[in-house]
Amino acid sequence: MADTGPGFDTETHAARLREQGYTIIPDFLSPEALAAVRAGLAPFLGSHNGRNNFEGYKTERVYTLVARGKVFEDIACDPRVLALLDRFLKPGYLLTASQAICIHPGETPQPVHHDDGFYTIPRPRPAISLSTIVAVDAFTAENGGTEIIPGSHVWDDAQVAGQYGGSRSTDAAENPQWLSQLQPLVMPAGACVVFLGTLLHRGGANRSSAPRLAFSNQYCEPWARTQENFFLGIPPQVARTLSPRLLELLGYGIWSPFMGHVTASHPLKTLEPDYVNAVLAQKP
Ligand SMILES: O=C(O)CCC(=O)C(=O)O
Repeated sequence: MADTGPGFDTETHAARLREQGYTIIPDFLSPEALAAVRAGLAPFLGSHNGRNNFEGYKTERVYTLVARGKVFEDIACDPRVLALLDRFLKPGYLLTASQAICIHPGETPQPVHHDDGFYTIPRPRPAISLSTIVAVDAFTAENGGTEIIPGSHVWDDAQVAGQYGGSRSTDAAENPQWLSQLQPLVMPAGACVVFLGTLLHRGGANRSSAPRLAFSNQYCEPWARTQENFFLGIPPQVARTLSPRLLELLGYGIWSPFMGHVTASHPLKTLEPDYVNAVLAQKP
């Protein structure tokens, strides 16, 4: 079992997740880790914006974050997060998304959504994914801090359809009755919110004069398709340098009895120095 360190009560956090759909780890990043995250993100920011209302026209996203530096590798395998995932997902769960999200001043609120909405299995149901969002800048009610609807993780499809206007469209009209239930997460830099993939939430509007930087790692059941295709996104020469635990999270493992095999071999074999692709090797 992962060592979650002193002062972290996994059961209390798990109970909050079950009851309200989310929990906050206030001291998630040390000041040193926070500084390393800032330094690691700096080269990628200041160059682009989102392509639609969901990504955010005044929001910068840095995808495949997990492969962009040691600090991000370590955070994706944080023992406290893994201890919580162990209680909600099956062994062999996967990293499904890993991205930084910088919401710039003037950004409008994101459409309300839930992160496992990709999986079209009727609600209410257990979450198929869990998300983490780490505040790199302190979250406030004005600067685009994540807004959530506590308890919405147990809503059924009809309640969620009321929220979306019955559509997954990123520009769907939203139900004012539900919008009034949104609560901003106010939390210090370095804090992490962990929430179930069924919880309704959104990135808030940034009405302040400074950007709001955060990053999000999300994890899904081992049988679910991941949002990011990390096999193609992370080149083999980078994958070879990653820890065995992280490789497992990235899909370099088998969901028993044989989901994830590579031409009948274990996917880790593809990272061996002398690996030759079987299709090429066996070409007549
Ligand atoms: O940036 C945030 O606070 C939330 C972003 C989010 O929910 C998403 O992009 O799916």
